[in-house]
Amino acid sequence: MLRIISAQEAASYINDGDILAFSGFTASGAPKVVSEAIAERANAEHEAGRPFKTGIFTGASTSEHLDGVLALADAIDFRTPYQSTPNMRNCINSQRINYFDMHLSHLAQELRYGFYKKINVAIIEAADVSENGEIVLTAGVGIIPTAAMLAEKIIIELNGFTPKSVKGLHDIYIPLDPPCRREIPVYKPSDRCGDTVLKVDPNKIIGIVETNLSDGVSPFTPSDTVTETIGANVAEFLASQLRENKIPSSFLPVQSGVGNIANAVLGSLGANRYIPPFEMYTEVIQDSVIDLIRTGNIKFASGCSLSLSDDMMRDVYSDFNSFRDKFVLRPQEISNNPEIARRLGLLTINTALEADIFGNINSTHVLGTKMMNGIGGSGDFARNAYISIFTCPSVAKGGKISAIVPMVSHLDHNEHSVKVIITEQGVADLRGKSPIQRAKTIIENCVHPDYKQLLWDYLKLGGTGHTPHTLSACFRMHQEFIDSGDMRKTVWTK
Ligand code: 0RQ
Repeated sequence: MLRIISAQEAASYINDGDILAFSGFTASGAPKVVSEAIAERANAEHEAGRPFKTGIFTGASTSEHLDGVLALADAIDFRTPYQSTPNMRNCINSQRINYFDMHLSHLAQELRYGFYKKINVAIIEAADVSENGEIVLTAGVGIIPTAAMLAEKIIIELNGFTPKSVKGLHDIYIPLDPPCRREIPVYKPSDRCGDTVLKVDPNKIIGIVETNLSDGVSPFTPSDTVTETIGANVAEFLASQLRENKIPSSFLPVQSGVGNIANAVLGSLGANRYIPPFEMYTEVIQDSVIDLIRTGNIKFASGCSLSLSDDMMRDVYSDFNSFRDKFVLRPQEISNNPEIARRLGLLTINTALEADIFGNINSTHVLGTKMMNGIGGSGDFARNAYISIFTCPSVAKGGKISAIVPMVSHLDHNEHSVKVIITEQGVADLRGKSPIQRAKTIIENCVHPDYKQLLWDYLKLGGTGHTPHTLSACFRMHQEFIDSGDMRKTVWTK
């Protein structure tokens, strides 16, 4: 008989040095009260002079209920694969947390391969659970099918916010591992290949903690002119590819990152009269996808989480039957799977922090040193896309930073995976171009007017070779920002 326990009792089973795995992907489907109780336990242990730190595996970022409180309580030694809360970011950048930034599709299989420490406890948010260990997950899947299989013990957070009627939303599938792996049988975004429930060994379940809490995802801030122009540029570029028969007339499935730019891009795709109704094969299904499902612009969305603002989530849950055949949630090793991305021919749209004139992308490190969030799923998709697009505003910090620099200060996506760069200034199509041709295209089309001459002048410094860098000057713009706070003051000297 499964036992109802308090969050505090659940936390009492967690010990210093334990490795924990949490369900969910973004704030969606991530546990909320057991993690807070673990943070309280960490504080109490620290006050008593005892050590208490854990290693933490999740699907992606979580929320203040998890990463936020655990980082504040100094309860984390090791963290992977992605994060985005300010407390966690500060701890990572002050080297108090060892953070391993990795491609999201890799984590579950690498846990099964035995590359990392053994998971002691998996903590799973559920909409429903049966005595025989069948779990209906909530709004995010992440790595939990694999983590639940590998963990010694399981704690369930049964969240009444998610109706039990979501059963059928999920498609839980774990591929065989090499040398036995076969093709993953997903040939179109709506194909299902697994189970609607997660099956775990009921003997591993320590207890069930009852809650009733939303994921707390905030609605997007309204888009500004810059994000709207980026969105329109992406939509117009894809429409031009359709006209030139470089994309099949039925269009191809779209992957889009998260955030305001992604939101604006989707809005523009929906509004573009040349782009037919399309499908998504992506990781995060956000509010704009629901809007476009309602208008008929999106026919189907496959993802790893429903990362919807609370009001939108309530709407979707209260009318779930009309959405039942419109989306599916999968483990991240399937939602982000390179084999499937290549097979389906995804049009991928992700955001860069900075790009360089030769087409390399930094998505993670501010000024090459400070971690922002992580590579997330962007690499899973970009490397295997039909066309991989990276977007960003051409400048940051009120114009004091150019997002386009001579050489990226950290490399996440290299020139071989980046096909198109789009800013509010325009579109640089890099396909088939040599490094110097790419540089000219990027400077001409994507760079902010304040920085165009500066970057043309960089190319005149006398760099030679296939990729004509001047190594003594390639980070001068970054150094100028560190020294004076404004990249526009850069003066080139060799
Ligand atoms: O900082 O808020 O302090 O002003 O970086 O920039 O423009 O608000 O962009 O929120 O869309 O995030 C790449 C981080 C963009 C995100 C990144 C400063 C800027 C601001 C944020 P402030 P914006 P966004 C799906 C796919 C990697 C993972 C990924 C990301 C802050 O999209 O994490 O793609 N991507 N996942 O001022 C210094 C520059 C800067 C800069 C911007 N060049 N130098 N600072 N900023 N450009 C998601 C998942 O995987 C789950």
